Amino acid sequence: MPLSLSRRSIPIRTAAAAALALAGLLASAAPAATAAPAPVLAAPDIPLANVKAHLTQLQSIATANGGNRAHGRTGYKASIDYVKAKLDAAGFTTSLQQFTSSGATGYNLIADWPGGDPNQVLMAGSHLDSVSSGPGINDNGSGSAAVLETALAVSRAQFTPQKHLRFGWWGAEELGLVGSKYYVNNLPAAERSKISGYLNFDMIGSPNPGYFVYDDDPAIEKTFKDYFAGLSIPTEIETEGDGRSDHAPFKNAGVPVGGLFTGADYTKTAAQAQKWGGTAGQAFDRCYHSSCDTSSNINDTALDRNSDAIAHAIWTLSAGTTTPPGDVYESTADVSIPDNGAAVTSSVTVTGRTGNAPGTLKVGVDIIHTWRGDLVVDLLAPDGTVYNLKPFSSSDSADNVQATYTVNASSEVANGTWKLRVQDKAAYDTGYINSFKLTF
Ligand code: DTR
Ligand code: CA
Ligand code: ZN
Ligand code: ZN
Repeated sequence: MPLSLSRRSIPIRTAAAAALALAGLLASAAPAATAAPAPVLAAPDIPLANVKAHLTQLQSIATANGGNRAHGRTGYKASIDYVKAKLDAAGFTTSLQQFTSSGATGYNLIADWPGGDPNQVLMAGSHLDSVSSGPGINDNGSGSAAVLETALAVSRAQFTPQKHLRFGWWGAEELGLVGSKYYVNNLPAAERSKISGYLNFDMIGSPNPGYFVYDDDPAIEKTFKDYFAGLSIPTEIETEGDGRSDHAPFKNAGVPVGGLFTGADYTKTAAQAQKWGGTAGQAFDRCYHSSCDTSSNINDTALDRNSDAIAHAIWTLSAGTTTPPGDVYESTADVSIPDNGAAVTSSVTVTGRTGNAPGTLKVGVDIIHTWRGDLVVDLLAPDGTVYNLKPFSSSDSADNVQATYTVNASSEVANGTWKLRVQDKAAYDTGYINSFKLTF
């Protein structure tokens, strides 16, 4: 990731500050190495406005088609056509899968993002149909729009994850998971076994929201729970969802599943209102399966948070591995770092590996240097891509940079010469690179 340090004129330290630094050095024991926060590349923010714009379109479609987007009705096919057009324009390989239910033709929309390991497929999906009594904006325009916008974010980023990404919009869920069952049942077993996980999003913008995480595959569950924990948002396990949405056919076929849910016709308790806000004693979605499930039946905060959580899960869970962990490449050559001068590098050459580097490339850094805040430390991939490991800090007076960073290098070819680049950007303190290590 290119680093552009905004160069403020960094004042030569005053004598008082130097004395303070010296006092600090004398007072402190040799500082223990404290790893800087790992700079794992994060998923992009999913713009709420974009998700809401899809919901506005789905509302318009329902309004123009008898007030709903139900299976077998014109509003459903119009919804499918809207989503497919967006994905085609964004470079996805799309396909419509037809089936018949209750005497009417139904459609699943499948969208593959070109690239990635075809033997490791990460899927995300949501049902696009509504009930016949209303436009189904929360149930399930919310999930459909969020998954669509995440797919479009993949395209905008030209994301190239280790795994192959596939997205699905299911028909006739409201008739009994008909579309997703049809998809899973018609997928050859060999193809089914390549799906490393299926993420389901059905009602993720409820007006009186709860934050529920499916309690199915532990790794998927942890990915979502850690995400919300990072935002200090408490979550609960979604227990009554088993069999209640489109993850069920995947789970029954042995595919690891997970997902998010903000609640339907169940009532929010006082304890839940205490932790999430909203109204106790009221349903999470009072318009569940009703004509009032319109564009106004959405909690924007919940929709935004869950949309971002979906992107986080896609970016995180699609970073597979190409090579058994533990392959280490190290340089222990000492490289002197000129005080307030030009950058220097330490290099390792990687050969004999297949494919790209992992999404969790470990970068071991050992730099002996007083006042480490002077230093900017970067990892340079073989093609020159820059991943900043440690920025300049005028206040970090501790010594030495001895840490292991985790970098999502899944878009980088593994083989080639990788460099640790270090530059001292302030006067007075000096040091050297002691060692540089990559662990795949
Ligand atoms: N079956 C969904 C709504 C629903 C009810 N409980 C859960 C639990 C987890 C996901 C979804 C749901 C529908 O009406 O579309
Ligand atoms: Ca967002
Ligand atoms: Zn429903
Ligand atoms: Zn639903």
